[in-house]
Amino acid sequence: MTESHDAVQPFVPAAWEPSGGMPALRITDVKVILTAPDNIRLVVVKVLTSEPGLYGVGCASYTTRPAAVKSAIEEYLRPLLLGRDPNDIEDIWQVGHISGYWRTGPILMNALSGIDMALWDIKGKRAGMPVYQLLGGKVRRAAPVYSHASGRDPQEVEEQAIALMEQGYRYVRCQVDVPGNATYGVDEEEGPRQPYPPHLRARQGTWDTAAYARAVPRLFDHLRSRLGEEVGLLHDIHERLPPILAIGLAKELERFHLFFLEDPFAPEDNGYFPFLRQQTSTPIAMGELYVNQAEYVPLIKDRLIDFIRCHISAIGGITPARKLAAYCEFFGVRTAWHGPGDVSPVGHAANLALDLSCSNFGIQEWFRFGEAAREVFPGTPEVRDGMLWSNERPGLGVDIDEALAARYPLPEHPLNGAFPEVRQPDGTVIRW
Ligand code: CS2
Ligand code: MG
Repeated sequence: MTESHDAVQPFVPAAWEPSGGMPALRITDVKVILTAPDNIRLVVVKVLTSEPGLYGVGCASYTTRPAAVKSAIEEYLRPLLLGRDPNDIEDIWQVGHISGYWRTGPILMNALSGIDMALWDIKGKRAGMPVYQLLGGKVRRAAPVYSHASGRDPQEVEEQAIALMEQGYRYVRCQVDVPGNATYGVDEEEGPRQPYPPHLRARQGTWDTAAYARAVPRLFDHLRSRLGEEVGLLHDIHERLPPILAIGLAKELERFHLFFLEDPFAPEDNGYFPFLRQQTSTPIAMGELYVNQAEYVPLIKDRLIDFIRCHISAIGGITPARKLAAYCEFFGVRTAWHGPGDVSPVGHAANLALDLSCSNFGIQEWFRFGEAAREVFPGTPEVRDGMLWSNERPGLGVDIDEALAARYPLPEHPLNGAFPEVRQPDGTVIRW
C-alpha cells in the first residue's frame, strides 16, 4: 500500500543534531502578533523553542496587508517549521522560500522575515551576544540616523529641521506640501497617531506632477540658504514623477548637495537608472519596494545607485539582507535600510544589527516612536547625539509585551489598512 500524502512527515535532517555540542533544540510553536501601538499596523512573529523561556521575535510588518502575512505564516510556514532545529537559519530560510514553488512577493518575504529575524534573535540569546556580534562585530560605535521634517511651506520645513538639528540630528529628510495636492510625506506625524490613519484623510486626492517638480528645488534653495551646507539633507520622490521629470529634478537639485535623493523611479522603471546616472551626480537611494533580487542586483552590479534602501522584512529578513549588504560592498554601494514607523522596533533592531556590522553602511532612517510603542516593545533602540545605539542585550535586544500589544489592536479602517488612491486631476490613478 502506498503511503497517503498526508502521512508524509517533514524531513528534518537528524544527522545535523546536536549542533556545536549544544543540547538539541526544536521549534515548538510560531505565533503571529498584530498590534498598532502608534496606530500603525505592525506584524510581529514569535518563534518558541523546546528550551523553556527561549524564544525569538521577528518583524513581518507589511502594513497594508497584515492579515495576509499572518495567514501565510500560520497556515503555511508554521507547519513547515514545527520540530525543526532553530539553529538552522539558512536552511530554514531556503526551505521556506521554495516551499511554495512560486517565490518572493511582499507577503511571502515578510512572512519569511518574521521567522528569520526570530531565529537570529534566538541564536544571539543562546550565544549570549547581540546579533551584530554574530554578523562579524562592530565596525562603528553607533549608526548615524536621519529623521523627517515636513511642512506646508519651506519656512515650516525649516523650523522642523532646526528642531531636529537642536536635538542632535545631523541628517534630515525634507518634504514640502504642494498646496491643493495629495502630497507624499507632509502629513506624517511622528509618534502616536490619530485612530483614523492620517494617510486616509490627507493623501486621498489629486496630484499635479509639474507643481511638485517646481516646489522641490524652491524648498532646497530656501533650506540651504537658512541651514547652511553642513547638515545632510535628503528627499524622497516616492515614485511621484514621470521618469524624465525625475531626471530633471535630480539635475536641478545637484547644486544643493543632497545626501541622497530617494526613489526617483518606480521599480517598474528600473531601466531609467542608466540615463539618470549619465545626467547627474546627485546621490541616488533606491529600493524600499523591492522584494526580489532580480530587481536590485542589476542596479548594484552596474553601479547605478549609491544607497540600497530595502525594507528588510520585504526582502525576507536578515539572512538575505546580509548577503545583499556584502554584495553592495563590492560595488561601493552603501546601505540605508528603510526605517519608517511601519517597520516595528524589532525590525529597527535588525536594521541596527546590520548598520553596526557592515563597513559599507551609509545611513539609517529612524522613526521617532511614541510612548505606547516603546512600552509594547521594551528594548527599542535609542537615538543619542544623532545616532542609534544598540542596547547591547543578547539577540536583537527587543521584546514584545504581548498583553500590552493586545491593548492596541489594528484600528478599524474602511479599507482594512490599504492605502486609498491618489489621482491626477483628470482622474487617472497614480502610484501612492
Ligand atoms: C517612506 C515610507 O520612509 C520612507 O522612505 O517611503 O514612509 C513609506 O511611504 C511607508 O513605509 C509606506 O507604508
Ligand atoms: Mg521612501
